[in-house]
Order: sequence, then structure tokens, then C-alpha cells
Amino acid sequence: MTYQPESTKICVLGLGYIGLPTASVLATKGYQVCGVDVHSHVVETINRGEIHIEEPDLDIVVRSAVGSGRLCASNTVQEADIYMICVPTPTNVDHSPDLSYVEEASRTLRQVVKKGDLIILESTSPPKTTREIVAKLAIPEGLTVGGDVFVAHCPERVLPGRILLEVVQNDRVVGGVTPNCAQKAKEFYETFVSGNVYATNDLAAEVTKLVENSFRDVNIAFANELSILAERWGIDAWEVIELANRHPRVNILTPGPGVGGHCISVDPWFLVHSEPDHTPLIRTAREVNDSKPDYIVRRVEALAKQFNRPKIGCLGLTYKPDVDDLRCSPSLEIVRKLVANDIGDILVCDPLITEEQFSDLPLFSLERLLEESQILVLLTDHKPFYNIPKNILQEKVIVDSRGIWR
Ligand code: SAJ
Repeated sequence: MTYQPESTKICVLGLGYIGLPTASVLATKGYQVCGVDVHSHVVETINRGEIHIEEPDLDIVVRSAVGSGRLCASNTVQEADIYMICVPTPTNVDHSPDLSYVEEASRTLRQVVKKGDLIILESTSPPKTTREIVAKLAIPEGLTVGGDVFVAHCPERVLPGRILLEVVQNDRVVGGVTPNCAQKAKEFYETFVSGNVYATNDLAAEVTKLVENSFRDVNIAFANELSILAERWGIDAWEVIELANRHPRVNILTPGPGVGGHCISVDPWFLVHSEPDHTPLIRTAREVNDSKPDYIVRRVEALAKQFNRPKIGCLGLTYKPDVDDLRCSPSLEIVRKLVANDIGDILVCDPLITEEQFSDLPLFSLERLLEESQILVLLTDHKPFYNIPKNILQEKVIVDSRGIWR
């Protein structure tokens, strides 16, 4: 049976960066969607047709989905045919996974799940979460997995800043706890995804997602290590990478101030935590990337010594360019460490961040920051920072962690 949007109800648990775009896209495809979130302000905002997160065009899609009557938000789970779990899966301080949100969502589902329903875990999760947590906690007694209720993992793969496009266009991997669970999930995704949908088992789908982000983390760690070597040798790391990438089988990513966000800096730990004795490379990559902010701080400190309490202008706070997301941001970490080490007056500019999001220091306009700073530290390569006139840059001491002013 293929799912018919007009006669299929969907309940999306968690209305964050994945849940809200997914729920609103499904509503625009004709499904009747209820989004559930524990935060009342999120529910109220969405029911007004507004959004609580920044993502290009999401405001338009949510307004239209709510206006059409096909998307509503609630604090409590609603009965549906398909349940999608899109809750956070963070790590604890010791890097072990915190699965409390998945557990809570699964327990909640147990009250409403009935024969024939499909449950999908979209949250990026450690190996075996789908079978050992979701399938165990969400299925009411007396119902079987694969016979009565279908449980699958379909990891989200969208890139912040391009979510609405990628949620539809990306290829998807659906992993079923049983083969018919995978088949059901594949049929559902094929109703709204234009990319290919590949069916496998739940564990393979979980590991596929973790491998994608770990691959990127390891590659960025390689670039970051290379940038430190290049600086020691007085050569340009970005030039070396560009030249090496001219080789048909080499593709090195770009060095930066470290790796942030809630995905690539978190997900590799799920692999390390599952198999600590067999993941030295993945662990080391995490450590290399996590140590890069301190390296930048030490660079700035060394350069600051030539001044008597310099004004240090820091450009960018978010974890990557052109998003307003501060989660696990190395740029933010660097600014906070520079302030704590008290080596000068720290001026900060980030055109995408409001004073509500960052209240540690006043936020400067780019013009004022350029006027007042002796040292410029480029941390996040937002578009406006590319256009700073060369003559202004030439007057300053520069730490360009992203290589945009070379
Ligand atoms: N970064 C570098 N150098 C690079 C690329 C990235 O330093 O060459 C840094 C960024 O500045 C940022 C961090 O890495 O701090 C992560 O940024 P990103 O753009 O690589 O990835 P995310 O975290 O925004 O989204 C990733 C994506 N995964 C992959 O590309 C394999 C996305 O497709 C996933 O859906 C998302 O993680 C997720 O939710 O898991």
C-alpha cells in the first residue's frame, strides 16, 4: 500500500531544525500533520503561522501550511498513522550519548500507537537505538514489530541553510527493524522525496548516518592539522589544499577555527562510545578539531603581545557562515576564551546574531569594529566579511582562521 496524503495523518515529535521543516513540507504535500513540542512558546508560535528558528524560506512554508489547516502544533501527542521522532540526541559532558529525549518520545508513543502504524526515528542516533529503545518502548504490549507495527530509522541528512531543498531532494536511507518495516518506510518517503530512497536494516541506517558525519569530521581534522603545519612552515594551507585537490583522487576540505554545530561535532562520539577500543582515528579527529579553538586563541595572544592592551575585533560568532546558529560554535568559544584571558579589549561583530542570543558583550557594526580594532580575527566567514577593502586589512594585524582574506 502506498500512503495517500489526503487520508494519512502524521504526528511529528520535536519541532526543531528537522521536525518543523519536515512537518511543514509534509503538510504542503497534502498530509494532515500535527507537530508536538514540549515548549509552549514553540507550539504557540507555530500555531500563529510563525517560526522560532531561522532557516531560509521556512517562514513562508510554515505560514502556508498552518494557513491551509493541514499543520497544527500541540503540547501533547495526537493519534496518527505515522509517527516521526525528530528530537535532539545530544552528548553528555563525557561524550556519552544522552538518549533521554528519544526514550521520552518513545514512551509517549506507547499511549497512542495502534495496529498498522509506522514509527520512524529521524534523530541521528547511536547504533541499535531504533531496535533497543524505540521498538521496545513505543510498541504497546500485545503488538508485534514488523507484524502489527512498523519501526524504521530514516536519518535526517539536511544541511542547515538548505533544509527545505534537501529535505525533498536528498537521497534517503531507510532502515527497518524488519524488512517489511523498511518497505513501509520506503513507500512513505517515496511520496514526498524526489531523491532515491534506499532500504536497509535499522543498524545499517544508523551507522551510515554516523559514518557520513564522521567522514567529514576526519577530513576537516586533516585540513586543520595541515593548516597548523603550513603556518609553522610559512606557507598558505589553503593554497596547498587547492593545489593538492587538483589531483583527480584528492579532495581535502577546508581548515577553520574548529568544527561546530550540533551534528558533526557530536555524532562521531556515538561511534567512539559504542566501540572505544576500535575507533582511534575517529576519536583523534574529534580531538584535533576540538583543540583548534585553543590554537587560534594562542595565535591571537602571541600577536597581541606587540601592543599595550590592543583592541581585538572578532568577526563572526556562529558555527558556520550565513546561519544564526551558535550551538557548539568554535567561534563563540574563541571569543569567550579571549575575554577570559583578558589580553585586550574584545570587540565582536556578527550580523546574524542578536543581543538576545549573545549578551556577553555589546555587538559592534562591521564599520565600527574595523575602525577601532588593531587586530582582526576572522572566525566565521559570513558574506559581508569577504568584501572588506584590502587597504583596511593591510593596516591591521590579521588572524584569518578561514583563509578568506588571503
Ligand atoms: N567546516 C570546516 N571545514 C569544512 C567544512 C565544514 O571547518 O570544509 C566546519 C563548519 O565551519 C562547521 C562544521 O564544520 O563548524 C560543520 O559544518 P558543515 O556545514 O560541514 O555541517 P553541518 O553540521 O551544518 O551539517 C552536517 C551535514 N553532514 C554532512 O555534510 C556529511 C548535513 O548533511 C547533516 O544533515 C547534518 O550535519 C546533520 O544534521 O547531521
